[in-house]
Amino acid sequence: MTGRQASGPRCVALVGPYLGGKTTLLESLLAACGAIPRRGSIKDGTTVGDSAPAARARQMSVEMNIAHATFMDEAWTFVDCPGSIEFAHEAHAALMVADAAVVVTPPEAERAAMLGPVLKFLDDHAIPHVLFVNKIDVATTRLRDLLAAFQAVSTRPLALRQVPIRQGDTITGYVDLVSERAYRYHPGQPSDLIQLPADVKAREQEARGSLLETLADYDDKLLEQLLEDTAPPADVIYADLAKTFADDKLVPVLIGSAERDYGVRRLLKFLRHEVPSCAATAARLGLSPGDEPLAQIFKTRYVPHAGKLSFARIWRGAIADGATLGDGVHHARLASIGRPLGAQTSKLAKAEAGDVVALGKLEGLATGSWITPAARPPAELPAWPDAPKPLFSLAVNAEKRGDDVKLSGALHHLVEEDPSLVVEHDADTHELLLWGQGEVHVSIAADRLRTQHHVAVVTHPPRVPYKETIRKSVDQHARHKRQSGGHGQFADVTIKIEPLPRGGGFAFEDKIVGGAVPRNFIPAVEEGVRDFLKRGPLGFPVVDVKVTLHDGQYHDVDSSDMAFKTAGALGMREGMPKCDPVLLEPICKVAIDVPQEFTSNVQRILSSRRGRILGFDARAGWPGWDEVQAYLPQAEMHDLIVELRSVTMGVGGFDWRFDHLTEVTGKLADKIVAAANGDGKVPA
Ligand SMILES: Nc1nc2c(ncn2[C@@H]2O[C@H](COP(=O)(O)OP(=O)(O)O)[C@@H](O)[C@H]2O)c(=O)[nH]1
Ligand SMILES: [Mg+2]
Repeated sequence: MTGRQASGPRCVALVGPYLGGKTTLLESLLAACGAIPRRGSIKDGTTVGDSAPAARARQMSVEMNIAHATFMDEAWTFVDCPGSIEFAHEAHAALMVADAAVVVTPPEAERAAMLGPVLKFLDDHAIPHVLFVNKIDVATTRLRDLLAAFQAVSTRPLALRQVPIRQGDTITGYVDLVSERAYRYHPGQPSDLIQLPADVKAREQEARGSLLETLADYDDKLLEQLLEDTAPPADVIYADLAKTFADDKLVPVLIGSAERDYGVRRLLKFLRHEVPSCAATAARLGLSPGDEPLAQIFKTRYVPHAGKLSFARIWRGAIADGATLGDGVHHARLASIGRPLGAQTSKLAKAEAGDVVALGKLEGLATGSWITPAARPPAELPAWPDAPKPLFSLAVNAEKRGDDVKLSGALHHLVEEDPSLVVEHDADTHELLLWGQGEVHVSIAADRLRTQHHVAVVTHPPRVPYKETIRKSVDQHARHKRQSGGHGQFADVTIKIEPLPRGGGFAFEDKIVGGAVPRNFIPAVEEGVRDFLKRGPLGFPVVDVKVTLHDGQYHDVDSSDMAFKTAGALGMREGMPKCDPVLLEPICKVAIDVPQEFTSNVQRILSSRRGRILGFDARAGWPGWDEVQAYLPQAEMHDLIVELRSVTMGVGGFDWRFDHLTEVTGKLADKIVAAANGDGKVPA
């Protein structure tokens, strides 16, 4: 290609479903660039990416892997993102600072749905992306059928840029549809140029024709040339391809095998020619041009020795080691600049526009912050994506009581490193809950508490905040009287206990006339009643009850706040069991989102979990997806996401909120009450 200017450092994120081969592709890209002497493997645990113990143990990316490389004298940062939807927030963070993305997919039409969520994010943010159909060495589905399946989950048209050359069932090379050159693959080595095989020619022509036709939708002049049957010049085609890619109008499709280094140099050359510069991306984000330094933190990590590292993209200007950087609120002096290659970093004296670097010890500055040496960042900067609503939780306890402070510090770091984790003190159950996107996500976070922060913790499923109420009224008299040595205790009350409508909470009314209970003792009666309500006859907090104090007696010497408080509680203890107590369970309103093909599975899951389906609709903004609304008992929600993911290829999700309490009776209620009281017996 002619007239191309060398670009500054660019950044590309590798995204796509779990097991598509992203981490393997990173390894292959780094080897092709000479950033590593030889490639490692996932199985042997020797890749640049996934060096964390949790990732090695599971052979699965649980965090982004960031690596610098140089290809044909140009600087690149590749960010390999975890593919599991449970880590989607991490992938989104990388995409927010990338000039383009490579969507790595396995060659399986039946798993195309797994691409939906990431393609949606890319299109919503107009991030240029190329589809890399990986594992072409073991592909069994025809490329044409693959493309149709992938097209069904992409809102942008796909544009095939290569056709495979086959020998029998095996793909042995490809023809590039623009240059019309044919290449033969060699495992672990660059491909070599070969004569275009005669039997591929017809298919190549057809595929090239449809590529040009697609391009002509965006270039009238090209359309004219095609209609007049004049061959369009290669530079026009390249320019159109680069433009439609950069504008997220077309999604180019390349093929290859990360494991065997097939098509990886072709991918690098594609990136070299078509990925927009950092300045172009900054313009896409709405940043004004200039030299005023501006960077953005997209990942925070705590590492042994170095402490806090903030991974940042430099959008404008240059930042030197030792500079003071801030977000307008917090400021910190930069302790180091490092160029990342997986877990390693090499020291730099300064970083320039386009670079992705690890900034040392930026205390107080969080992921998503715009940072600058100026007093404050410019106004009107694009917003960072919100963390997704948490879907799964475990209750966490320090094994040793003395570790509580250490645990809360460690949790604080965890959330800083991964803002899609949430720590909550449950006001009802008094448990410390660690929330995340799924079982793997939360379990890995709990493992980190043990391995990285050295806090021994135990985890268990969270308790359901059951409540209880009553169904009948009673008038209860209670007298507290004690004579012990000098001064006795005396208080006498009559209270009416009655149910309130659902959601009524608690009400206390004072209907004392004629000073039967002196004014100053009445709050003590209420206090005694409230104390009792913390644990009703079934063993749960009591709600939706009204207590009216309407009569009583007192003694000039022996009555006291303490005595009236005790009498209030006593009245409740004796009266409540007569009021037909009943268990209440929390019901949530859920909206479950899945590709349409899985909607019937969702209905099945909901009915097996005592859910009540309210209806379903097409999911707004998600072509091909449904949203099923239902009421679901909170007790059935703990592992809902686990089952939902298992029947939706991992892509299903839901939104939820507490909606109301409802009565539970019969065997189920007996079981819950017995379990909560630990003795297998319903308390009297
Ligand atoms: N046959 C074949 N296997 C591959 C290829 N790329 C990756 N794999 C294997 O697929 C598995 C998942 O790869 P990985 O890179 O961890 O996928 P990721 O989850 O997308 O990062 C590993 O066992 C790889 O060795 C490929 O091109 N061909
Ligand atoms: Mg991976």
